[in-house]
Amino acid sequence: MRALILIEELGSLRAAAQAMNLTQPALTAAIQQLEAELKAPLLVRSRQGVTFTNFGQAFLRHAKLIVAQSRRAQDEISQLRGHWEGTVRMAVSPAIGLGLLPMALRQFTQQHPNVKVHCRDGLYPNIAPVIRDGTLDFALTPVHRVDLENDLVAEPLYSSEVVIVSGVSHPLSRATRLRQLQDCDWVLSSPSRGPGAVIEEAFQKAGLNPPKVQMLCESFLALPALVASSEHWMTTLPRILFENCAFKEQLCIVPVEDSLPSPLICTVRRHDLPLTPAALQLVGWIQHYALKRLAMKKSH
Ligand code: TSU
Repeated sequence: MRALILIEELGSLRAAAQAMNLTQPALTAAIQQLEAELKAPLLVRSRQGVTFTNFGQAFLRHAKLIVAQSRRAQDEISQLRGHWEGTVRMAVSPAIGLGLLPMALRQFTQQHPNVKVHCRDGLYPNIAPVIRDGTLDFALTPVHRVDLENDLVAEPLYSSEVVIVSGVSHPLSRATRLRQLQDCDWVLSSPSRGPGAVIEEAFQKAGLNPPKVQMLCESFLALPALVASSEHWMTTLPRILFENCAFKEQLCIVPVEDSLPSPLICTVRRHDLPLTPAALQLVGWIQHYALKRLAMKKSH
């Protein structure tokens, strides 16, 4: 199963055999044995490389979950025995990554220096397949409750504040009403169901025609640079990203008075996969800082 996962990841039998310290004939023999047991071909070999048959793709989905679960089972048992090791894998939204994640990770890594943390960028719904197949323990991302698929659960943390951003020389950089932005060219940071598309919801609520979306830029590193470099583009960013971005001097918040949706950031995981003790502790620290943030906001 690990070999099949590596074949998909690396795109070749040779690379997968190398990664597993096996010879290619040994790996091929193992796959052929599996194909014989399943009575179905899993791979198609051709000069262009190797691809998965429909059977192979179906088997791969199970293999990913089984391998991830067996890793989690090992981690859980050693953690329950008091050996805090293993890996916590998660995806985070930019607002979380710049906000409370550093504080939560500082506490967690002090407490458990031998537990590795694998953190990557990711927003729902794009991140759903790797939560579902067990690759990730959880994701910290905005989710619309109505959008959440049945096999996932979301526990709310806090709402992210969104601002409309343009380059300083955009002719509408001082606009105060959404309807003034009706003809602007928008760069969105996520497809329609994601938080980077809140402007579509805001336009709809304000009774406006859908915004003119000229570009989808799912890189939060490139997005501020793109908007800063143009006199035509507008986008929406979490306020914390605007405040901390390297292009802040060339960008400005468009002071629109209409209210914008505030994406609700949640912990998202598979509902039938319990978190390992280490993942639970990290989620605990994240919730701790989310509550602290809410309390501070209330007191201001
Ligand atoms: S975040 O997911 O809360 O970081 C986020 C991303 C993009 C936008 C708002 C919020 C526009």
